[in-house]
Amino acid sequence: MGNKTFAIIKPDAVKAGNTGKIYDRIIQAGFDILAAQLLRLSEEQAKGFYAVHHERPFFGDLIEFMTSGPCMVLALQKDNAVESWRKTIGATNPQDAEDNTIRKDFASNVQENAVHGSDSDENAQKEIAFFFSDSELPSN
Ligand code: IDP
Ligand code: MG
Repeated sequence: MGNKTFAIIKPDAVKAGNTGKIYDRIIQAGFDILAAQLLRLSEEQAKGFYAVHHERPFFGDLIEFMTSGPCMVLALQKDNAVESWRKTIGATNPQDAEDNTIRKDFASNVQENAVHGSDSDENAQKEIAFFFSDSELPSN
């Protein structure tokens, strides 16, 4: 089981001024922030990042949303990081998210759902590498 995961504080949450509150949740949940960057995704980056969803009906809207403003990309570390972060963020649709999860408290709807979390160790590695080079990550 890996100890790293990848997160995004999505454009809706950055725009709403919730970045600091979500950082608090990250720290409270016991994660170390290994790397973080505020950036605006290009259309190409967003399409590449979400390539697995390219045939879904919501893909176009998702790309438009994810490129609509700045977001914060983060590499996080904790034991069992992928599962722990998914639990901290809650279900994709905030209507289904448990109390005290980030999506329950900050998401607007199933698309504008405040945060991203990797769904497997393999994808966590790929997603971290999509945004951060080795020299930008602590070596231990
Ligand atoms: P996840 O972010 O919880 O892993 P995924 O199924 O991987 O959920 O979907 C990726 C992102 O696509 C979601 O976080 C959300 O922003 C968007 N999305 C997922 N399902 C829908 C939908 O049914 N309508 C609109 N947007 C969706
Ligand atoms: Mg996903």
